[in-house]
Amino acid sequence: MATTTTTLDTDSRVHLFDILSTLAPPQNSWSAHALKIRCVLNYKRIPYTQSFISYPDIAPLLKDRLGLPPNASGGIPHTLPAIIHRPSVTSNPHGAVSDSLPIALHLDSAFPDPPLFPSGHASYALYLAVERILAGFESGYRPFIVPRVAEKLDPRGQAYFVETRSKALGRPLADVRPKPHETERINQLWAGIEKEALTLISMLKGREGEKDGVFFEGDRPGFADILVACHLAFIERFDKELFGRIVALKDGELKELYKAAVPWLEGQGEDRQLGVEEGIPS
Ligand SMILES: N[C@@H](CCC(=O)N[C@@H](CS)C(=O)NCC(=O)O)C(=O)O
Repeated sequence: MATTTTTLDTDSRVHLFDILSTLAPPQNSWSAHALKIRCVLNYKRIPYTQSFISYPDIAPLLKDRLGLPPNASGGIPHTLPAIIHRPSVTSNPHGAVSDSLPIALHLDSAFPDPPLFPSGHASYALYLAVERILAGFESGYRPFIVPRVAEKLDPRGQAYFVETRSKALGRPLADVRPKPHETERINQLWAGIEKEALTLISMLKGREGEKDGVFFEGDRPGFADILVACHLAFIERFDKELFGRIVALKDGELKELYKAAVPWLEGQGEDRQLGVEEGIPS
C-alpha cells in the first residue's frame, strides 16, 4: 500500500496508531484493544491513515510527543490504540486520544452513523455485560496466547515484551503457556473459556427460535459484537487450534459472528509513517 506524505495539518482523516508485529496484512492488526478501534473505523467507513509502532516507542510517543495523560482506566499508563483527529478532538493540542473505550465513544459521537449502540442505553448496558463476561473468557485464554505474541513482534518489541511481561507475571513468559503434558491445567483453563463462551452463545441464540441475525441485537451490529470479534481475532492470530475449538462450540454462533466481522477486522487505512522518529507536527 502506498505511503502518503501529506502532513497532519492538512489531513482531516483520523490517524490510527496500532502495534507493530511481523504478521502479514490483512491480519497484521492483532491486539484486541487496537482491533476494536480498527473495527469501529471500518464499520463506520471513516477514512483513516495508520501507522504501526514498536512496543518500546509507545510510551515516548504518547507521553512526550502527544502529551497524553495516563489512561484513566488504570493498568499500563500509556497504551495503544491511540488516534489523532484534529477536526473533532479539542481536549489535546495534537487532536490525540488514547484508551479504546474513550476513543470508541469519541468516534461514535463524531461519526454517529451507523451507531455503535443501536438501541442506545440498552446497547451500552449490553456492552458492559459482554465486557464483564469477556474478562473471564480472557483469563482462560491468556496463558495460551500471550507467550506466543512475543514470537510475532519485531526484535525491539519482542525484547520489551518478554522483559515487561515476565516481570509482571513473576516468571519467564515462555513458561506461561501450558505444556502439552499438563492436561489438568489445560482442562481447567478450557473449562473457564467454555463456560464464558457458552454464556455468550446463549445470548447470541436468544430465546428459542425467536432471534434472527448473527449479532446480539439480531441483524444490527454494535460495540458488544465488535468486542467479541476482537477477542476471537486475537486468539485466531496466535493459536488457530484454540480458535477452532471455541468457534465450533454449539451451532457455531461465535463463528458466524466472527465471519461477519472479518471485513472490519481486516480493513486497512492508508499507511502513513508517523511515530516517535518522524515526530508529530505541532
Ligand atoms: N485500557 C487500554 C489498554 C490497552 C493496552 O493494554 N494496550 C497494550 C497493547 S495490547 C499496550 O499498548 N501496552 C503498552 C506497553 O506495554 O508498554 C485500552 O483499552 O486501550
